[in-house]
Amino acid sequence: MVMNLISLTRKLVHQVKNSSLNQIRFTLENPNQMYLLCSRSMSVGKVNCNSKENDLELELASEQDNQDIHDYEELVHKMHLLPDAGHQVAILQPFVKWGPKKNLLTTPDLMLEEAKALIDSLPNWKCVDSIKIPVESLEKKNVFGSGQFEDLQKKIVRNPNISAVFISTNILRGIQRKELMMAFGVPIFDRYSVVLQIFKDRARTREAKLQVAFAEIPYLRSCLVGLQKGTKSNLPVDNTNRGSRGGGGESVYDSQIHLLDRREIKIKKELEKLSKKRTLLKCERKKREFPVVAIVGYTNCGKTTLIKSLTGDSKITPRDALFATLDVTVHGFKLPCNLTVLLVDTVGFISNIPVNLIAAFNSTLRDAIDADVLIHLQDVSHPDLKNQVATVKDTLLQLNIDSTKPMIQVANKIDKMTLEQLEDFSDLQISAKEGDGLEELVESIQIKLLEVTNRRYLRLMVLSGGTEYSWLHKEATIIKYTNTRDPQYLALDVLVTPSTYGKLRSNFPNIRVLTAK
Ligand SMILES: Nc1nc2c(ncn2[C@@H]2O[C@H](COP(=O)(O)OP(=O)(O)OP(=O)(O)O)[C@@H](O)[C@H]2O)c(=O)[nH]1
Ligand SMILES: [Mg+2]
Repeated sequence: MVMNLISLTRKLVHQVKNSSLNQIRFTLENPNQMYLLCSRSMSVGKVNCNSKENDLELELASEQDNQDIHDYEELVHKMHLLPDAGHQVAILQPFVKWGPKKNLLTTPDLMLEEAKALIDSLPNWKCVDSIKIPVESLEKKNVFGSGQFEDLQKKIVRNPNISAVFISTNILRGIQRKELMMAFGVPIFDRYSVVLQIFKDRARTREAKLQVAFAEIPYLRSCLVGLQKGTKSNLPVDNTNRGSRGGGGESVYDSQIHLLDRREIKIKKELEKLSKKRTLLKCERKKREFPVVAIVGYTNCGKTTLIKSLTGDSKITPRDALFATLDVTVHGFKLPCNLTVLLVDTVGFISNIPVNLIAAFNSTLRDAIDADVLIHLQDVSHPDLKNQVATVKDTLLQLNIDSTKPMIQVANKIDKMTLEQLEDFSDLQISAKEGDGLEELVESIQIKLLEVTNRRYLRLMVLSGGTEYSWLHKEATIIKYTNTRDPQYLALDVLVTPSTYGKLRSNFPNIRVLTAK
């Protein structure tokens, strides 16, 4: 079967390559075959499928696209100044000493610790020095006060082991980046660009990769513009006409900006296509009325571990790393009442990065936004808990998630806490890793879901093997069967959605209802 698919894929690709078109549509009979075919042919071309029409669309990139992809990769590498051997990073952790911009929920030490964890998350990157620096605001042209700045400059320039500086702040303005880069003589990263590198490293699916690229383009554009305003020879922007590809005297800077514009349009189109496919799948899911529970929370709080513990899926592999999960994934799970729900694992949130980087995962996060119930999972053993909880609430708000959406607050990692420490938490307490408290959590999910989806509980008397029996089997969630005194009849405990209840009443007006809630 697999071999057949591989040879079929090769044949299709060959056909496309040898045609003058760069796009061909095929109709396949078996949708499963189509999906397998898709995953196997990703490397040779772009394959889209329309699950409704069983259409397969195979598209090879045009020469212009291929050239753009190549130039874009080169530009990204140049802009981020990423050596293959990684970076030896000096972390500068600014913190506002006082005033309204001071973050009262965290401490400079905790901020620095997270900055180090971010750097450690990148393969081949390591922290070689770290300094906390009190500042009045983060708005200055070179971020720091003048005395501080000179000291830092000496320290960094004199240390040959430092190959990059990470200013652990939200996002630097182009002009700040330029100033710091020229003073320190090494590439400068902010939280946005570091998290972007982590996302690029972690993205596995085509959609995640496209979403990261889409978030990267405005960032690259602002860096190019910032660097353009005062270019020096060691910076990656060249304003001459040498090597210009655009023709007609277009400067390298202009052609780089045009390249970004073209990539942005292309990626946006591809994302829109994928988003349409996702909507189709969602409609299918809605039709079957599977309720959805999404788990959200700060990165590394244990979301994936919880899904693994609930579903027992051995293929899920949680990792002790920031942003281990980048692709929103969906997992089926049966509640004690036999109702199948879909559990959605989501990308973790983090403080102090522009929310648009998380929002880049908008179409995938939609699954979470549209969920019937949200679980806000919290690592209560983490010293920065308050800041993490506030960040998650703020991020949900910025992602326009309806504040009235039913949400269950869950305290995780209680195995790392003493009983006295746990007295402060009134929420549901669990250890996703050890399995403590999971029964209570499942119970709460069930109660909440039945409530928000307006499902009704019914006890019905039906003829064993009769038409009502088979109909209910297909349309309702059967909780249990009980034998009755009459061996021909069964008592069925079922859950029905409001629409199924309506159909039941009209299809079987004489059905015996023993209990209805
Ligand atoms: N001790 C303890 N460790 C846990 C618990 N739950 C998760 N962990 C650990 O925490 C780390 C992160 O777990 P994940 O499940 O990957 O966390 P996540 O929220 O999915 O992280 P991201 O996908 O990066 O946002 C892993 O090392 C887990 O083993 C728990 O209840 N107790
Ligand atoms: Mg995860």
